[in-house]
Amino acid sequence: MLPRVQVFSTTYCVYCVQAKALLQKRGIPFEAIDVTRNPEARDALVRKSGGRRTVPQVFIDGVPVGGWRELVELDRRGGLAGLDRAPIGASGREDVV
Ligand SMILES: N[C@@H](CCC(=O)N[C@@H](CS)C(=O)NCC(=O)O)C(=O)O
Repeated sequence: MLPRVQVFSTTYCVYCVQAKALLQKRGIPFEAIDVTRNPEARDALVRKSGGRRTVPQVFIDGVPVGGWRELVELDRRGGLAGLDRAPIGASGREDVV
């Protein structure tokens, strides 16, 4: 089964754009969750990420990866390999790109 990749982001965040672009470049489907002007969602994100307060925050099967910098480091270590093995949209979610 394909891992569930989630990217929590805001509309004004360049690092968020870069994180999504890297996942797209690697062909990895992901769910984009916009927390702009949503303080409750932002608070939930801080808890979920273990206290991290910046966006983006990336999760793979619920495990926090970190932000843009950590995603790049994971990619450099080959950690994104194999996350692209199902057709885009296979999860059936409309917000998966
Ligand atoms: N080192 C972080 C930097 C992320 C960062 O600085 N994000 C900015 C937005 S681009 C942020 O969250 N600023 C605080 C805020 O928007 O509340 C990463 O690699 O993801």
